[in-house]
Amino acid sequence: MREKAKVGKYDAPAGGWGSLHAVASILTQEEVALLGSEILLKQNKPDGFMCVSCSWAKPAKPRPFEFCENGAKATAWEITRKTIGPEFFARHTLTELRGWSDHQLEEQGRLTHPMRYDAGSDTYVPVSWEQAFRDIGAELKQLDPRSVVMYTSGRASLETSYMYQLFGRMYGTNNFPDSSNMCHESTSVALPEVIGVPVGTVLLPDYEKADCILFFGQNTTTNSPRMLHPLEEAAKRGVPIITFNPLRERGLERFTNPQNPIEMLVTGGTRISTQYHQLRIGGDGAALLGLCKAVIEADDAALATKGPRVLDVMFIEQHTSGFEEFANCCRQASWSDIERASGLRRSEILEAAKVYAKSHAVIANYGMGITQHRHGVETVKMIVNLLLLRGNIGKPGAGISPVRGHSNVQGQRTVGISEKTKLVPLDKLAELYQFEPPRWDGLNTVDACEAILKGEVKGFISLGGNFLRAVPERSLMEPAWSKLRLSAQIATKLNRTHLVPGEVTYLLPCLGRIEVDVQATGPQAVAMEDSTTCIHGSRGQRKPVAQGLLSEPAIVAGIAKATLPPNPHIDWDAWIGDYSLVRDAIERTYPEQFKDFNARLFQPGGFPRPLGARERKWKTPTGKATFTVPKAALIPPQEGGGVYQLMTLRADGQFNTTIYNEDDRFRGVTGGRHVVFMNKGDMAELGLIQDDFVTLKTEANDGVERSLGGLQVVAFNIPRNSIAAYYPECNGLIPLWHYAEGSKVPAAKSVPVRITKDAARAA
Ligand SMILES: Nc1nc2c(c(=O)[nH]1)N[C@H]1C(S)=C(S)[C@@H](COP(=O)(O)OP(=O)(O)OC[C@H]3O[C@@H](n4cnc5c(=O)[nH]c(N)nc54)[C@H](O)[C@@H]3O)O[C@H]1N2
Ligand SMILES: Nc1nc2c(c(=O)[nH]1)N[C@H]1C(S)=C(S)[C@@H](COP(=O)(O)OP(=O)(O)OC[C@H]3O[C@@H](n4cnc5c(=O)[nH]c(N)nc54)[C@H](O)[C@@H]3O)O[C@H]1N2
Ligand SMILES: [Mo]
Repeated sequence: MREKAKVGKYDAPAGGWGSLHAVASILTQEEVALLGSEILLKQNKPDGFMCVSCSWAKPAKPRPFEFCENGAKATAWEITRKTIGPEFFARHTLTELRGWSDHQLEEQGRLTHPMRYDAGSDTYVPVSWEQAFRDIGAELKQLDPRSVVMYTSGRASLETSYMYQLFGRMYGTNNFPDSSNMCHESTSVALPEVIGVPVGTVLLPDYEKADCILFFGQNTTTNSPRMLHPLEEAAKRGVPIITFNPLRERGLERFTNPQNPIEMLVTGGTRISTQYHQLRIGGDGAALLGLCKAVIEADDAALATKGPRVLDVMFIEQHTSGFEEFANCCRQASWSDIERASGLRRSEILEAAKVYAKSHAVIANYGMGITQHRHGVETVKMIVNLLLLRGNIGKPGAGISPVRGHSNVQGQRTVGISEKTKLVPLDKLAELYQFEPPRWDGLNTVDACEAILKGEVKGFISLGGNFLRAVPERSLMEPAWSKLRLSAQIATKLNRTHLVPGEVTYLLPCLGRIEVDVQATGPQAVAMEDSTTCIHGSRGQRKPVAQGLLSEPAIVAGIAKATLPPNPHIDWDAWIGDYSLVRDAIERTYPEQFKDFNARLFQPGGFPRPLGARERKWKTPTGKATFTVPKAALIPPQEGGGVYQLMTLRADGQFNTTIYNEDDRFRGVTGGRHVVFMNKGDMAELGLIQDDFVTLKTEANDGVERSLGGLQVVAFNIPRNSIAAYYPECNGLIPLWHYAEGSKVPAAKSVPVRITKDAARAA
C-alpha cells in the first residue's frame, strides 16, 4: 500500500483568503513570520528588491503589497532562518542524501560554507574560498575550454551575468547554455525571424489600453500571479479575455484580489476569461490557423459585398511580407482538419475569431504550453500571424507577450549569456578588453546534455539552477554526469545536481538577492530585466543569513582571477568593490540599450530598452514583419492505439525544481505530487478508477527504457488523450532528442506515453 495524495475540489477563485493563508503558513514554515512581513513590504518597490520568483513587470506606482502568494513563498524560502553548514554535511553521505526528495533537500535551509566533495568519506568537507578558487582555477587551466560548460539559471543579476560571460569568453568558451534553452528559446528563435526582436513588445501600460487579451498555454494563477491584477482591471472594464488551454486554470477563470477588502467579503471574485477553449495538447497551431482562416474569410466576404474590411490592409501593405501565400494556405485548410488537430469545434474557433476581428488593440500572451512542443517555434510564428492580420504589433494596447520565467532570464540574454555568437557583440568585447573571443557557436542545453552523454564535457560550472533535475533523460544523464572531471556549483540551497559528484566537485554558497550585499564602497544594488524589457534596480534588505557568504559577482571574479592571466583592461577587484562600474561596462558594451544605466537604475517601473518592433521598425531579413506559412499546424499528435500525450507542468507549491510543499491547491490536490490527471473517458477505457496507481512508459522505440510508476490517477477536466503530471518528477520520461525544431527546447508538454495499471492500490 502506498501513501496517497488527497484529491478534492477547489471551487474558490484564485487569490482571496486562501492566498493570505498560504503566505502566513510559508513564513511560519521558514521561521521568519515577523521579519518576512517587513521584508515583503519592500518587494517589487522602486526602493526595494525585485522578487526572486517570476519576471512579470513591476508597476511604476506599486500597490501597498506588490507581491503575490508565490512571490511571498519565494521570499520566505530565501530569507529562511534555517541553514546547513559543515556539521550537516559531516553527518550525511551523498549516497544517503540522494535518497531524499527535492523538498527535503532544499528545506534544510541555506548553504553557508564553501565545500569540496571528499570521495573517501562520500561527504562534502569545508574548504576556504581561497583554496576553492585556486583549485577550480588550476582545474580549468588544465582543461580544453571547449570541453567546459558554463550554465546559468535565470536568476543571477545583469552585473553577475555580464561578468560570467566575459570570464567564459576570456577563458575561451562560448558554451553558455541557460535555463531559457528549456523555456522561451522557441520565442527567441521565432520572433527575430518574423518581427526582428527576440522579446515581447508590450509594456505594462498596454494592458490598460487593450480591448481584447488572448492567452495561450500560460498558467497565470501560480506562475505570474501579479499579472492577475492588470487582467482583473481589464476584466472589470469589460475587455474580453480569451484563453486557450487544455486545463481550466483557476486564476484565468476567477480571481479575488487579496488586497481589496470589499472583494474579500464577496466570495465569487472577478470573472477573468470570457471564453475558455480547452483544446487538446499541441492543438494551438491548428486553432490559430482556424482563427486566421476565419478572419481572412470574413475579409474576403467583406470585399465581395463591399463591406468594411476586416484586415488592417494598410498595415499589411506597408509593414508585412508573405501575406498572400499565408492567406491562401488559410483559405485552403479544411475545417475538419483544423477541428481534428486542435480538438476544438469550428463554432468555438469562430466565436473567438469574431471577438478578435472586432477588437482594435489585442495582446497575445503565451507560455510553456506553446514553447515546449516539437513545433513550438512555428506556433509562436502563428501567434504573430494572427496579430499581424489586424496590425496588432507596434501600436498602443497591442502586441505579443511571451511571459518569461525566471526573474532575470531575459536580461541574461541581453548581456551576453548566449551560446550563439551572432547574438553577442564579440568585436566590441574584443575591443574593450583586448582579447580574442572564441568565434564558434557553443553548446545549448540539449547540446550540452548530448556532449555530457558522449563524455566530451570535462568541466561544468553552474551559476545557480538544478541542471540535472531540470533536463530530460534523467536515467542516462546522472551516470554520465559523474564522469565529469570538474563540477563547480554556485548555489543558495542544496539540490540533486550537487549530489552527483564529478572527480573534483565544489559547492559554492552565495548571497541571495534579498540580502544586503556590502562591498568595499558600501552596500551594492543589482539590476534585472523583466518580461517586458524594463530594467529595474534591486537592493538587498536582509542581513546575510551567515557570515562568510560571498556575492555572485565576487565568486565569478574569484574563479576568473584564479583562471585567467592578468589583463590590464579589466580590474575584477574594482568591479567587486563597486557594481556601478560593471553597469558602466555594460553600457559601454551596449550603448543604445543601456544608455545612462546607472542614472536610470531606480526609475519607477523600470526603464524600457529600445525595441524596433515597438516602433514598427522591423530588423528582419526582408525589412518587414513576416507572415509564415505553417508546415506542421495540421499534423495531429501521435496518439491512438494506447498512446497518450503527456504534459509535464508546475504545481502551486513549487518554483521549478524547488518544491515548497506537496500541494497544488488550485487543482484540488494536496499532500502528494505523484499523480497523473486523466479524463474520465480515458480512465474508463483503460479500466482505471480514481486513486489507482499507474506506470507511464514513453513510446519512443529507440532502445531506451523510460518509465515512471506509482502515479496516482486523478480524474480531471482535461481533453481525451491528453494527460498531465508534474515536472520535475516526470523528466526521466522525456527523450533528449524530443525537442522543438529550431530551438531545441525539450518538448516537455507533449511526451507520447503508454499507461499501465500497477498492482498496488492507494492506502
Ligand atoms: N510559482 C511559480 N512561478 C513560476 C515558476 C514556478 O515553477 N512556480 N516557474 C517560472 C518559470 S521558469 C517559467 S518558464 C514560468 C512557466 O509558466 P507557464 O508558462 O505557465 O508554465 P507551466 O506551469 O509549465 O504551464 C504551462 C501551461 O500551459 C498549459 N498547456 C500545456 N500544454 C498546452 C498546449 O499544448 N496548449 C496550450 N494552449 N496550453 C498548454 C498547461 O495547462 C499550463 O496551464 O513560470 C515562472 N514562474
Ligand atoms: N519536464 C519539464 N522540465 C522542465 C520544464 C517543464 O515545464 N517540464 N521547465 C523548464 C524551465 S521553463 C526551466 S526555466 C528550467 C529550470 O531549470 P533551473 O533554472 O536549472 O532550475 P531551478 O529549479 O530554477 O533552480 C533551483 C536552484 O537554484 C539555486 N538558486 C536559487 N536562488 C539562487 C541564487 O540567487 N543564486 C544562485 N547561484 N543559485 C540560486 C538553488 O540552489 C536551487 O536549488 O527547467 C526546465 N525543465
Ligand atoms: Mo522557465
